[in-house]
This record gives sequence, structure tokens and C-alpha cells, in this order.
Amino acid sequence: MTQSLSALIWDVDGTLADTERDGHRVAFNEAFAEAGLDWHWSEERYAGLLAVTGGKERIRYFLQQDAPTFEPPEDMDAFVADLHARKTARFAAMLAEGRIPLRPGVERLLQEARSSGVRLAIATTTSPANVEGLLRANLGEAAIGWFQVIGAGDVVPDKKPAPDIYHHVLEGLDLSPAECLAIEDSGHGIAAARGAGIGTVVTVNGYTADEDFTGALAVLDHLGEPGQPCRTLRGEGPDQGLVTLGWLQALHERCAAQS
Ligand code: XBP
Ligand code: MG
Repeated sequence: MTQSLSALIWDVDGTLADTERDGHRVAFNEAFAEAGLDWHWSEERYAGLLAVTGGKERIRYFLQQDAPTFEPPEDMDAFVADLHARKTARFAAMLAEGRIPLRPGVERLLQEARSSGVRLAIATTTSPANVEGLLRANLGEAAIGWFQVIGAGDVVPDKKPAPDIYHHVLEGLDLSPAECLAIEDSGHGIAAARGAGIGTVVTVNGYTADEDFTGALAVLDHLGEPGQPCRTLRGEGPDQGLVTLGWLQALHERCAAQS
């Protein structure tokens, strides 16, 4: 007997919203300027830095790659933590100004899930404050409560592509991987979800379109809206270019039947 779809587990950066190029990257650069550092992450350089998940980890990776002789004014942990806190404050301001909208189809699908009793959760590398800020700015304060579990940031030791954050969320939901589907945008993301045994639908973005999505149930350019159909890049896509809850439930059933 195949299990029905009980929960949708959402990634945040690149999935709920296109946050990297015009959000996090800009906030990092503003934080560097605020700290009196002459560093600047261009769109191209940031593409390379996305090889590492986690903002603090990404600063360290940049230092290793681009400024190996850089001597921080204080111990490196404190320096990185301070810089990242400045960046998070800048990002929060951008969110509050409404500069980071949700991607096509996200709000529609969240509402469909809510009205059908399919549970919602989040599995992300970014900090909890960024998740709440994004939801609050785009859907209102109450939307934070729509998600039964918000697994974010440093709550787990190893970040994506490690499956830890998905294990954490499954535990919080008290569900098995087979009862869930994940929605992700990146190679690291699908590796994490698949590592936890969760079927995954991918919506790519400008930074992730060419990444490795081995094992994806479907790879799309977004979730689609009436009048703005999504394109199927790999696997089987939804009719009329609209990812609906019904389509996800059918996809989940087919995938459960095959496994
Ligand atoms: C993607 C990430 C995050 C963000 C920056 O997260 O790697 O680190 O780039 O956010 P997701 P922080 O799992 O949602 O795709 O600076 O808060 O880490
Ligand atoms: Mg992502």
C-alpha cells in the first residue's frame, strides 16, 4: 500500500525566493563596506562562492581562495560572526522593504497545501531570522505559523549537501521520508534531500540551472502561475505548466509505487 503525501518540505534560498544574487550577495557587499573592507563580490564571483553553503562558511571560503594572507583584527571566529551578523541585518532590512518577492507559484502552492491539510515545513541553510523575515514580508506574520517545522541555519552541525537538516525536519514532523516531498533549487539541496531519502522536485534559478540534479523527480524553471506556465527542463512536467498539489500527489504516488 503506497503512503499518501503528508508534507511538503521547502528549501528557502533560490526556492521560496530568488535571494542570492540580488539579496544575500548585495547584503554581504554592504556589510563589507560597513566594516571598512574593500571586498566586493560580483555576480560572477558569487556564483563560485555558492559552492559552499552557509554565509559564515562562505566568508571563510572566500578568504581561503581570494585573500589567504588576510589578517583579521581579532580572532577569526569573532570576526566572521560579526561580519555575518552585519550581513544578516542588511538582508533583514531588504526583506522588510519588500525587495525580495516570492517566486512564481510559491504562495499558490502553499495555500493549496494548507487547504488540503498537507503539512508544511522548511529545511534551509540560512538563518531562522531570514526565514521569518521573508515569510513576514511576503505573506504576513501568521505565515510563520503555517510551517510545522522550520529547520534553519546552525541547528545542525553539517549543512547541505549533508542530509542533516532534512533528518532534523523529518524528526520534527515525526514522518518518514516516503510521506514527504522536498522542493529544492540547487545541487547541494537535492543531494541533502535525497541523502535523507526524500523525493525531490527542483525549480532552478539563474545560479543553479547547470547543476547536477541526479535523482530529481522533475526539474522545472519555476512552479508556474496561471498565464505564466513553467518549463520542464528534465523529467516529467505538470500539465499546463502549473505545479499543483494534485500533480505533486500523483507524482509522489507514482514514485512510491516504483520504489
Ligand atoms: C542557501 C545558503 C545560505 C544563503 C545565505 O540556503 O547556502 O547560506 O546563501 O544565508 P538554502 P546565510 O539551503 O535555503 O538554499 O548567510 O544566512 O547562511
Ligand atoms: Mg536553495
